[in-house]
Amino acid sequence: MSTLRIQPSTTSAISSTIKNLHLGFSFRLPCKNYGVSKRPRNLSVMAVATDPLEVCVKASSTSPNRLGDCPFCQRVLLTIEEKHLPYDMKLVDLGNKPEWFLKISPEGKVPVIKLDEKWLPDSDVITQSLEEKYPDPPLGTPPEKASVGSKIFSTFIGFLKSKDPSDGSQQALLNELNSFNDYIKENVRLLS
Ligand SMILES: N[C@@H](CCC(=O)N[C@@H](CS)C(=O)NCC(=O)O)C(=O)O
Repeated sequence: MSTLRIQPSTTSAISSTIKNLHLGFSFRLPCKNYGVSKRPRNLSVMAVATDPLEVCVKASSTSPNRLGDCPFCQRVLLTIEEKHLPYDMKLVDLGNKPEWFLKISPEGKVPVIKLDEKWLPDSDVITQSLEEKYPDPPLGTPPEKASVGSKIFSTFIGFLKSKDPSDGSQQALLNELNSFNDYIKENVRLLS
C-alpha cells in the first residue's frame, strides 16, 4: 500500500493528478490551469478543509504505486478534486488485501473514505456525503450551462432532412455548432 498526499490547487486537476500517480510520493499540484472547468471558485472553497481526507482506492494490479482501473474510485477522486479538497490517497492491492483495510472495509471493497471519523464505503454514498459536507462548488451543472449543445442533434436532423438549401437549416446547425465550439473554447481545456 502506498499513500499519496494531494493538496488542493486553485483549479481542478484530476488530469495532472492521474498523470503523476506513478511517482509514489507526496507532491503539491501546480497552480496552473489544468482544469476542465472555469466555473468561478468561491473563496470559502479554499478554507473548508485543512486536514487531508483519507481515501482508499484500488491500486493498479501491474504497477502498485499507480491508481487502478476502478470507475467507482475515479468518481470519488474526481469529486474530491472538483471540490478542491486535500486528500491522502491510499492505494490498496485488492489481490492481497491488508488487515488494516479489511477492518475499515469489511466487504473488502474500495473506495472507502474517512468522514467525521467514520469510514464510509460506496461511491454513491461518498459523493452524496461530500456534496452535503462541502457544497461549494456544487457537483451539479449550473442551470445556465445545462442546455449547452442540446440542440445540435435536432438541428443536425433538420439539416439532413432538408430538401431546400435556402430554408435556413444549414445555418441553424452552424449556429448551434459555433455556440458549442465557443463554449468549449471558453470553458474546457482539452487534455493531451
Ligand atoms: N457499489 C460500490 C462498488 C465498489 C466496487 O465494486 N469496487 C470494486 C473495485 S472496482 C472492489 O472493491 N472489488 C473488491 C475486489 O475486487 O475484491 C461503489 O459504488 O463504490
